[in-house]
Amino acid sequence: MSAVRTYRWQSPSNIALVKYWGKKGIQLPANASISFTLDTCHTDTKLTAKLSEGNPQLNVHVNGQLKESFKPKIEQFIERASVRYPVLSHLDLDLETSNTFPHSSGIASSASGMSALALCLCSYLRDSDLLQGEFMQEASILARLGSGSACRSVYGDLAVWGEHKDVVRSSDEYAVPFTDFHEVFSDYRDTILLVHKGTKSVSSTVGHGLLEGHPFAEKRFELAEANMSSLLIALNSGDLDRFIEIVEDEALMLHAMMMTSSPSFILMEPGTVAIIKKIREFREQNAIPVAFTLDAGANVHVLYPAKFEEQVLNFVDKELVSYCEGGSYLCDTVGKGPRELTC
Ligand code: 2P0
Repeated sequence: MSAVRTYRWQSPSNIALVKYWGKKGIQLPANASISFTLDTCHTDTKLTAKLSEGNPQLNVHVNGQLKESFKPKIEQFIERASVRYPVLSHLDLDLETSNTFPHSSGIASSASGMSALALCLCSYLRDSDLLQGEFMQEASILARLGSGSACRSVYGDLAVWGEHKDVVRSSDEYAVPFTDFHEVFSDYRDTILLVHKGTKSVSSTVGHGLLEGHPFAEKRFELAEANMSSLLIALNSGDLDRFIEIVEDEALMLHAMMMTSSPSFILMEPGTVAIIKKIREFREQNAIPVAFTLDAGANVHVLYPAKFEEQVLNFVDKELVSYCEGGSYLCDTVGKGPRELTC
């Protein structure tokens, strides 16, 4: 009988500032991206693994309920990861996972979910003396194979994924922490306005594919490269005006790429646009450095320094909450990254 081992990791979601949109090869990014690692929005995953004595079995429980629908993506992930670590395709795996944010909230759970699973697998590999490199770097490589954006979640604060001339040791295969940032960003706030809670009309994987043959793709990759360079400088110096300009440009460009793909997608809802306009008005009238960014969906992430929390949350409650489904929003902040938990 082979040993049964159990591991448990909590891993956060992240929000991209320069967006990953378009890929090549096996889960390699078309351009470098950078994200804030979140704190409150995270996944808690417990993995029990043992060498299989027959056909490897996979069981997935989400919030205590057996979830057959989650299995194909995890099976594909294990298949990809077993190219690097063949043992992974010979394991019986029992997965119990839960998210702090509602699954149907429209917040992507793939970044936190896949990074939590990758970290559990790395713990198993570490204890089996099979890990081929530094723990977090291997976790980032495996997380990437599950979901591209997940590779950024293994580091706290800010993480860069994708080779970029201005980031030493940056790589397409894994994320690296970006530590050279001004202190204002260490506890930056992200208030997530849930404009539309349902599932998205285009999956991210389909969305990435739409960049192939897209008439503006090359220009987009060029601009992302330049936006990375400019944003790194703004993050370093604490230049909030420049930070806002680049982050909002990236959010709108992401959606512009979707709106001009074939087929095209409009993921913004009327409430998304109304919120964006109100944020810009509020910023001009009050000289408060608040910015918006968007994921591949209708929800709006409101980003601002911690010291303006009270004013911004008052503004959200007074002016923006009416655009949120059921008046819902989540309050998050830049976080310190994943944590291994006792089982
Ligand atoms: C990002 N997004 O940089 C971008 C911005 C959404 C908008 O990465 O196919 O779930 O699993 O690699 O990582 C969402 O795509 O896609 C995403 P896959 P993923 O965060």
